[in-house]
Amino acid sequence: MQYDNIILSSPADGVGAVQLNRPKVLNALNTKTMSEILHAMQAYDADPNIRCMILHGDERAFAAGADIREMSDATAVQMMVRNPFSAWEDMRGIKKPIIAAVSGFALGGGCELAMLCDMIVASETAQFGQPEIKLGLIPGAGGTQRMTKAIGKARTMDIVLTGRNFTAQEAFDLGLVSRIVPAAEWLEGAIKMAKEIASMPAIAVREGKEAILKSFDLSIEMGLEFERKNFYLLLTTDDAHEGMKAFMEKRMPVWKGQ
Ligand code: DAK
Repeated sequence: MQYDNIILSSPADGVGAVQLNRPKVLNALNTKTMSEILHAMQAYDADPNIRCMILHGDERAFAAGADIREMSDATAVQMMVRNPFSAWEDMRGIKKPIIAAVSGFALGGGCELAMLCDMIVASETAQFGQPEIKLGLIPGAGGTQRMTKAIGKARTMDIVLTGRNFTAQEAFDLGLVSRIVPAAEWLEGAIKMAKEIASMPAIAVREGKEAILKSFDLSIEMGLEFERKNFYLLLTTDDAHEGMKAFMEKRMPVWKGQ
């Protein structure tokens, strides 16, 4: 696939990065950009050399939302039939962990895209928000659902119904952001985290991600059962044998990803 709106790189061993590259419109997310992100991530997901992904923008913006120009032309029925948003849903199928490295604006669909990732590493100067209310809309890709599950009803109501921006510190305090890093290290901070994850046994990382995400869909009883079964499954991997053996032999484990 020819990519026009994203740039791919591998900033560290086992780490695949996708950079949003529409700086003139603050990385606004049009349909083509979302398809390119999904296509690139599915390729990373299938690539055994990649064990963790990073999605990032530039210093000024992670993404200032869905592309308002593109959205403003379409009728509701056209949208429903064309389903230009299918890539958002399909991103949920990515099995490897994804870190959003956020500097600058993460607004509307940009904030939702960051929340769709598994972790957010934010520059101390990053700004988050769901300003759709100011356009006469509401969030359409998880702003009312994923955010409520992550930070609760009271704060989500405040954020969605006022459309105000909130800081990286507030996002961190609310539990939306995993790590805050100095502004100058916004990307390096995410790469550091990705390297840590990429150095872990790959099947356990994958199962850990899946089990955590299941907690959003399952009752506590079913979730605990899912976790337990996957724990037993991991006991059959070479890496689990190696990890426990290495602990007892007081040496560093050597992971095979099997
Ligand atoms: N779309 C298109 N262009 C955008 C944009 C956006 N979201 N955000 C910024 N731009 C463009 C501006 O139009 C401007 O272009 P020119 O005028 O130079 O041609 C350029 O980026 C630079 O922006 P500004 O001149 O405005 O820069 P400032 O520093 O003054 O302001 C700002 C930065 C981020 C505060 C401002 O640009 C802004 O308020 N942007 C809009 C933020 C916003 O309202 N975002 C929410 C959009 S609605 C769904 C999935 C997702 C969604 C819906 C459904 N489904 C799965 C169903 C998502 C909806 C949204 O995100």
